[in-house]
This record gives sequence, structure tokens and C-alpha cells, in this order.
Amino acid sequence: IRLAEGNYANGYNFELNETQKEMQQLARKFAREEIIPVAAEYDKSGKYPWEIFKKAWEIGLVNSHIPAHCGGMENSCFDSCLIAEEIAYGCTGIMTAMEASSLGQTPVIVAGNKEQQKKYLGRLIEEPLVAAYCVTEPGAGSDVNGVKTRAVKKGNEWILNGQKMWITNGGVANWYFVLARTETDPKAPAGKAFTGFIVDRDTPGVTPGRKEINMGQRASDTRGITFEDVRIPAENVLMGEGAGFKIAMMTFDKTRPPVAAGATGLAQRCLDEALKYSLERKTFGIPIAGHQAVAFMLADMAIGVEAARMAWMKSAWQTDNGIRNTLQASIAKCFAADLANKNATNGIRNTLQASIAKCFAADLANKNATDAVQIFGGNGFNTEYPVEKLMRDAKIYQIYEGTSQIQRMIISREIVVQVLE
Ligand code: CS8
Ligand code: FAD
Repeated sequence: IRLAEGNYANGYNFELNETQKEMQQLARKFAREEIIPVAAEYDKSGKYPWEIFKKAWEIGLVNSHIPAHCGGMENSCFDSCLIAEEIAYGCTGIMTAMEASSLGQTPVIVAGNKEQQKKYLGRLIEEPLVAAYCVTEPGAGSDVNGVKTRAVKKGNEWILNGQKMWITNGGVANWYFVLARTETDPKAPAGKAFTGFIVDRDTPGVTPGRKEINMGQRASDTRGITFEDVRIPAENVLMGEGAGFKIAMMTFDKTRPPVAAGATGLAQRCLDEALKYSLERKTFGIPIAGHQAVAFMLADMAIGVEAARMAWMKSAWQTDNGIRNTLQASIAKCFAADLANKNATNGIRNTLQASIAKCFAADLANKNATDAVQIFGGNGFNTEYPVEKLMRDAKIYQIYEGTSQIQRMIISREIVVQVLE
């Protein structure tokens, strides 16, 4: 049935449509004119890029995926990724500040009811506000099942207590998605033990900590948040008690492609900066691009960018077309019923392809950044040139939204399951 409905019945198409080209150009121009000139300044000051965010908000470069019934443009994951890559080319710290809001919104998009969506997503369309996604804790990052923040039902409210850590937009968000344990039985399966909540920032008992000073992406705001006897109305529960873990995972399936697109943008920037420099800088009487050892580094950087871009494009496209992202699975085999039985809503898992794209692009961004610094020689190590920042900014891609080890764990599980199915 999906074959007849989806545009993928026509086979691969590597051409962007006119609207996508326009959007890409708009984002590219924005990155070149509004972000690149001030990126080093934001990196130095660590100031949250509100001015840039507001300009991006005004021209529709953020929140474009918000559903139409909330006033959004309901853009596809693919289209959001196109924008993410361009913004990341300018500065991944600023891109993370913007994209983390999309991450906070995604649980509401995948699991929220119409009223929740209208209230919380609609608010972000009406005003230039941001959201945040609160899952990680001081004692639990990779192992989400280890989350200790608890919520207890009391009448028509939930009382939330706990501590989150490393929350992007933690100090600036208007509302948060918060994952909390609601099952008292320690042996309860992850898929039933947690609940997802929408928490307004101004609820009494919510206290963001100090801004963390990170190695890179310093314009982004990362904080711990304490929740102390925070009263959450029952209507702020997403999907239902016990659905939280799956909502958190379904979110990653949709948000890892944009993270991969961001890492690709950084990798492309490394290539462009290194290429330009290697044509200007001369040693032994010729531009260094003429030395084969340097030329081959540039070639490898280009190969990586191409492959990373294809990987995010495929994973975003599969997300949009509701295709189960498994390598060998037949596209005719609809997985939706299977997932519905597991009480996970909103279509088909994109897990494998999202993790492949995220993992590949994150590793590549780091390789390209290291090679770009190498091609710049001593200048590459200095803050007067752009590549040391690219190298500091790249590292986090191998850590946040699931480390490169966790992506490999997910990928290996998925491919094993396919063989066993
Ligand atoms: O623990 C999981 C995991 O994903 N860990 C990584 C955590 C992570 O990525 N954190 C990122 C935090 S956010 C962040 O960093 C933001 S950075 C700032 C913004 C940047 C923007 C540029 C795991 C390792 C995948 C799984 O752990 P397990 O404990 O082994 O659980 P499972 O047994 O696999 O699953 C338990 C149940 O959940 C169901 N499940 C699992 N995956 C999915 C997906 N969709 C739907 N449901 C899912 N993808 C699974 O089926 C199990 O349910 P059952 O009913 O028991 O069968
Ligand atoms: P750990 O889980 O303790 O891992 C430590 C090391 O062990 C890693 O190398 C890891 O790969 C490895 N490891 C762990 N388990 C395994 C395993 N089973 N097999 C092999 N290796 C393993 N979280 C949010 O919820 N929201 C956010 O907005 C957010 N933003 C972030 C922004 C920044 C700047 C940072 C630094 C983090 C952010 N995070 C956020 C948290 C981030 O997702 C976690 O840091 C990440 O998932 C890793 O968790 P951890 O730090 O607890 O490391």
C-alpha cells in the first residue's frame, strides 16, 4: 500500500525541488551573512545567540517542522536537515542552540495530543521561544533505563523530583520535555517504567544550574536542572503513563538525521577552509595543494562529506516516507502494525538508518576537522584561523544524541535482529 502512496515508488531522485533549493539558499545566505561573521565572537563570549535565533525565527529557519494545525509549516525531516546542514556550516554551536529546541519539541510532535501540541508548539510559533529535552542525568547518559528522576501521581497531578544534567537550552528554554521513572518496581521493563512530561520552565521547583563551560560549541547553553517537588498537571503527560522510554527513543529516530546533517555541515566547512588555504599557502615553491600528501587528504575529506550527506539524506528521506530503516527489510513489509502493538505511535522505526547517518557523520566531522588543522600547519592551532574551533566543535558529535559506541551498539542490534526475523 505504501508503495503506491509514497514518492519512492519512482526510485531514487538526487534533485532537490524548487522549494528545497530556495530554502537551502536562504539558509546558506543566512549562515554566510549572519552567522560566520560573528561565530568566533559567540564562541569566545559563550553568549546565547538570541539575536541570531530571533532573525532565523522571523524568516522561518527554525520550527519549520511544527504541524500546520499549530501554525507551523509542517516541513519534512529532509527539509529540516537541509537547513541544519547550512546553519551548522556557519557555526555548530549556534546550530545546536537552534536544533536542541527541535529535539525538545519532537516528543510533543510524535506523542502529544492536539491540545498539547497547540499549546506548547503553537507558543513557539507565536513568540521566539525555545524548548529543551531533559533525559540525561549525572548518573545516566548512554543507559537511559538508569534514569532516576521520579514522578509520583497525587490526585490529578504528578510530583516530580530529580536532577538532569547536560541539558542543551537548559537555562533559556520556555518549557521542557522531561523523562521520569513512574514505575516503583525496579524490575519493570524500560518500555513501561518511564513517563514523558511537558514541564513549564516557570513551574515552582524548577532550578537550572550554572552554564557549563565546554570544549566547543560554546554559544550553546548546557546546564544541569534540579526538579524539586514540581507539580505537573495530568494533562501534561505525553501519550500515557509508562510510554516515556519509547517516546524518548522514537524522538531520536527523528532527530539523529538532523544531527548527522549538522556534522556534515561542519565536515564540509573543514573541507572548504582547508581547500582554500591549501591553494594560497606555498611551500617548496608550489601551493601545498600540489603536494600529493595534502591533495589526498583533501580528496578523503571530500569522499567523506559526500558519503555523510548521502547517509543523512537517506535516513531523513526514509523517516519522511515511513520506511522501516533496515537494510534487508522489504519495503513492502509494513511494520506499523507491529509497532502499534508495542504501544509506540506514529509510524515506523527509522532506527538503523538514523544511527548509521549520525555515527558516520560524527566520526567524519572529527576526521575532517583534524585533517583541516593539519593542512593549516601551525596556523591551524591558532585562534586567528577558523579550524581550531571546528576541531573543538566537532568532538561533541561523537558524544551527544548517543555516543559513537552507542550508535554502533544500536546498529549491530538492528542488523542482528533483521537476520533473526
Ligand atoms: O538507552 C538507549 C539509548 O538510546 N541510549 C543513548 C542515549 C542518548 O542518545 N541520549 C541522548 C540524549 S539527548 C542529547 O544528547 C541531545 S544533544 C543536544 C541537541 C543536539 C542538536 C544538534 C538504548 C541504548 C538504544 C536502548 O537501551 P535498552 O535499555 O537496551 O532498551 P531496549 O531494550 O533496546 O528497549 C526498551 C524498549 O524500548 C523500545 N524501543 C527501543 N528503541 C526504540 C525505538 N522506537 C520505539 N521503541 C523503541 N527506536 C524497545 O522495543 C523496548 O520495548 P519492548 O516493549 O520491551 O520491546
Ligand atoms: P556514559 O554513558 O557514562 O559513557 C561514558 C563512555 O562509555 C562513553 O564513551 C560511552 O560511549 C561508553 N559506553 C557507555 N556504555 C557503553 C556500552 N554499553 N558499550 C560501549 N561503550 C559504552 N542530554 C539530554 O538529555 N539533553 C540534552 O539536550 C543534552 N545535550 C548535551 C549537550 C552537551 C554539550 C553534552 C556534553 C551532553 C548533552 N547531553 C544531553 C547528554 C549526552 O547525550 C550524554 O552525555 C551522552 O549520551 C553520553 O552519556 P554520559 O555522558 O553519561 O556518558
